[in-house]
Amino acid sequence: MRILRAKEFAINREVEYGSVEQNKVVQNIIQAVIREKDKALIKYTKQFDGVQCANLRVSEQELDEAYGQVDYQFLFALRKASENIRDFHERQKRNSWMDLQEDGSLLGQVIRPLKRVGIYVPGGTAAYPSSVLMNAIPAQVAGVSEIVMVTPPSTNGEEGINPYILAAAKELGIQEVYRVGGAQSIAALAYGTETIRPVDKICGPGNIYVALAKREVYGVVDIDNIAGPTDITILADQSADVSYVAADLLSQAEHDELSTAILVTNSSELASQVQQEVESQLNVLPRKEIASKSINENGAILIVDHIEEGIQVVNELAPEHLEIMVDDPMSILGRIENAGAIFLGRYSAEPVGDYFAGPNHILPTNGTARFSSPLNVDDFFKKSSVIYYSKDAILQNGEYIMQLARQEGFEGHARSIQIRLEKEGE
Ligand code: HSO
Ligand code: ZN
Repeated sequence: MRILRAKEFAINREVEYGSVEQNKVVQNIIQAVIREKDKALIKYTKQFDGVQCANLRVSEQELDEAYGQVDYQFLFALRKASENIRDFHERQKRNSWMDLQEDGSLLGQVIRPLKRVGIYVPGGTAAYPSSVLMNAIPAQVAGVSEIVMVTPPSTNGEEGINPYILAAAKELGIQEVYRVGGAQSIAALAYGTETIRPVDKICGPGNIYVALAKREVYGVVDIDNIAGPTDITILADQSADVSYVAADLLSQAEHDELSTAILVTNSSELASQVQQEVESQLNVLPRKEIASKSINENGAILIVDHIEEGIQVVNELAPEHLEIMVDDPMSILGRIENAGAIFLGRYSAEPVGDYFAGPNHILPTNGTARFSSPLNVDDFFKKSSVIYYSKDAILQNGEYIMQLARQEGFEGHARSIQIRLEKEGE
């Protein structure tokens, strides 16, 4: 892991927009699903997953069997995590409101849940039961009544799906699950097929084809943020525990070769200790190959003159996950402007947030914490504005409205007001 001065570090924000080729492939798949519906889903599942699907829909029996198949310690932990995630997201709920004005008018906002939401769960090694919880629970808390899950069948030629994913779905009461993945599943959720009814919003991470398909159908349906590779920044001073810092950097580096793990510190002693410790922990990490690629190619230890400069660097990085391991972490919190999730102090290891504490682990990546937020209950609400104007209000303000309308050349707008002023003003 390289050590350099923060000033010498260039932030890399290359977003994956996919190649022209990949975009073409995705557009063709979407068009085929619009035309041929289920037939296209079955064709692509055979082509990409090597599975001849008899039933796109996962049966209730399969869900039950998966639940019975996974160990009870896992289910117990999953349930504990679900409770924490639900409690946290309950705090985010908002109520509709209506304000009475002095002239007797009422202005307000009606907040309603989306009706039907689709969650994409990747297949293979990127299938995380924890992400099923993080996507579905905020939707449930918002009151979304229909939650649908799509996930590709396993690639061994069988129809089966990772039982841990199905168990997580079952635990949350999700009954509508389809064994279809890739761009074709996104098209199905957006446009509908004979088997899959269209949804209002599609959430969840996937590979580049899934990401491009989500971009492509945005507007027909809503989508969540497009997730890039995960990243972590740790701001630490001499008081930090070297082995904790190294372990936490590696915890995100092991996700993906493209993950970024950065330590920002004012202590060159800590810097070289962490550099060594990362090497020795890497040697005994099962996902050593992925983690060492990530750590050595994207990771860095950045030296700053003082913690103030460190805070500035953190704000520029706008990390997805920020750990603060300095003497008094609370004193810094107020100056952090850009970060998806902030972990304070020596006990708040990043995986506490990935799995368990309650806040969402679907966070803004690739510096997008500058302008966006963790997945939250608001993402599953829509709002309608409510206007109830009183007679007094229209009489008092009608002139202003007509003024604005006529300036825009809209005489029809002006007359819809005028007709009232004439009738009511008598
Ligand atoms: N760190 C990932 C979430 C995750 N980690 C899922 C393990 N499983 C992005 O926040
Ligand atoms: Zn993680």
